[in-house]
Amino acid sequence: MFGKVLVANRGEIAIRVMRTLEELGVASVAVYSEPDRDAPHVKRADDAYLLGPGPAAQSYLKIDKILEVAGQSRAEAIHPGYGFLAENAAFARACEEAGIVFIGPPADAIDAMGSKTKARELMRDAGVPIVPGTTDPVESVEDARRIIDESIGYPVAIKAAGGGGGKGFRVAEDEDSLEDAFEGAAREGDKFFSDSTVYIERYLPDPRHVEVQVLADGDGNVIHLFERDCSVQRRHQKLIEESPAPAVDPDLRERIGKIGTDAARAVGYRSAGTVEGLLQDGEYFFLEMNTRVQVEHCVTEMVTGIDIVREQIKIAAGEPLAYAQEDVVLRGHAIECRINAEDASKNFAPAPGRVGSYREPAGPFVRVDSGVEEGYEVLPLYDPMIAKLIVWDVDRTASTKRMIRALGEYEVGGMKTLIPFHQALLATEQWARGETCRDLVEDRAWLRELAFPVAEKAEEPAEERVERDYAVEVSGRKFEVKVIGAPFAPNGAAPAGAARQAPRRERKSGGGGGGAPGALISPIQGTVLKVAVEQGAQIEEGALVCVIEAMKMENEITAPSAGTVEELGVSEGGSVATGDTIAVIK
Ligand code: MV4
Repeated sequence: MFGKVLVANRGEIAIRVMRTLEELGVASVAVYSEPDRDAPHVKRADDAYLLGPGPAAQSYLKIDKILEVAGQSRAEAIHPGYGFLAENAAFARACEEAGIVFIGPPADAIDAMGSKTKARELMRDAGVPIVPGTTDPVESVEDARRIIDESIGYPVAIKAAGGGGGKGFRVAEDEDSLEDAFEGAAREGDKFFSDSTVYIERYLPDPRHVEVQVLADGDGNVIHLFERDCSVQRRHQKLIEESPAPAVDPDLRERIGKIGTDAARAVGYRSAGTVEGLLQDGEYFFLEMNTRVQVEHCVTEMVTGIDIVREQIKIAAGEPLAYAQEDVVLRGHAIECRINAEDASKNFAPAPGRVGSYREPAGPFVRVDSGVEEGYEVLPLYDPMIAKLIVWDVDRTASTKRMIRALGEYEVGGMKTLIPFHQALLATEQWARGETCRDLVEDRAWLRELAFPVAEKAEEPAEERVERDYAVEVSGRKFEVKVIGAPFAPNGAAPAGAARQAPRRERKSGGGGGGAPGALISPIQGTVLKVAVEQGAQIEEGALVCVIEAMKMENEITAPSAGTVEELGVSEGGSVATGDTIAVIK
């Protein structure tokens, strides 16, 4: 086993990995960006090193700097978590060249699954069912039209070859919408993955998203840990995940488990991975493989009792799998709710801000994987998912009740999160019947009912302390220093607690108002993909104003109230900063 592992990530997943490292007797090294100096993942690690400024491109994505820190800290391996560098084959190769173990699959497996056309071809050849459609790239709209007429038929899904997780995904209902869909998918593929290649699949009208967790070791042992259902999504972001899948019976479970292990074998997989697929009318089709540990791996841990991250680390250290397929037993039912700093009533608008009072739920079979704590400021710079709540119980009905109970105990003061959304959704008939809930997640009127009370005031933790912890950086390496004594109060001005919480940034989030009357303020920084209104237009409350792309996510900004667009501060293709006025609506 390794002596020390660097965790090249932040937030809840970095902490999740460090917990298992500690249990394995392995020291952990955190890395952090400047605004993450005091982040919980930094405090959780045995050692911490600064990477650079806030933007991920200058910190969490900086391969050279991360490898330099790995060398400096004498880490033998790097765990990439999910996102950032987790599915970057060049990073996996760079680790190998630097003599550091990448805790993940071989770079070739990342490459093979990274190209969705290549993956489809490999899967088809391995006898894995894929969604009917093309495996070769489709060069032009004319080619697309011909191929669809000859073999696929409408409706079709046009997808970017470099894509995944719904990025660069468009639907063409008929020939008239084909050109728009084709060009949209190609443009998005080019923008996000520098690859405008697209392929075509038959569009399945109402599938379920069902994925299989696999584990593969270096000795050729490949097992699956059953399936997860992640059908409750919004704009391709998963919101709720569960295991087992409500629409899967034991026969189908065995079939899709085998599809998962066949897929992993076909690319020489090693490590933990997930085979994603679509389930419709009892038919299962391979969609893509995620070559990393996923956000929702926890529900599988709850129903199998297997620590997936522990297995992943052991495999990377060269140990064989501790489980044979027969050893893996599915027991009970687990649900995970993603706790995002988002306002569902405003169509899931980002809602960054400072966490006031913070209390996590507890009790039997309740698990919280969180990346935040009281006083922590959720920055618009990173993923809005601040925590995950996972529960287990004997069956889906009991598990749902337990989740609603735990959500009720969860207190995140001064912030807007998805907690009320989850409480409302899990109480619906649709959820109880095991439906995909697509109608609800897209129902603006239903979402608006989840509005947060208005005069909500951020609570401040205001504890007096005379014992103070400081972090100092010596040549970029972080040390913790405890200073015990009188509070530092220059000119008798600042009380003890204030310095710790300051500087309290002015709340500029669109959620809490702010700015001139009627001003719609941008809660995030990003690129304006689309402007849906014109100056002078009369718009309804909740109407789409613009779409801002940030952190590879498209965020719909909607009108907080009905009125006339008196000013418009954004244009398509332009950029906006947090706090900028998008529009003035009176
Ligand atoms: C599809 C599809 C229908 N037909 N592909 C791809 C990424 C993932 N986030 C959802 N994806 C879909 N791919 C074809 N050929 C429908 C979806 C889809 C979906 C699937 C299951 C459950 C919820 C979904 C929500 C949006 C899109």
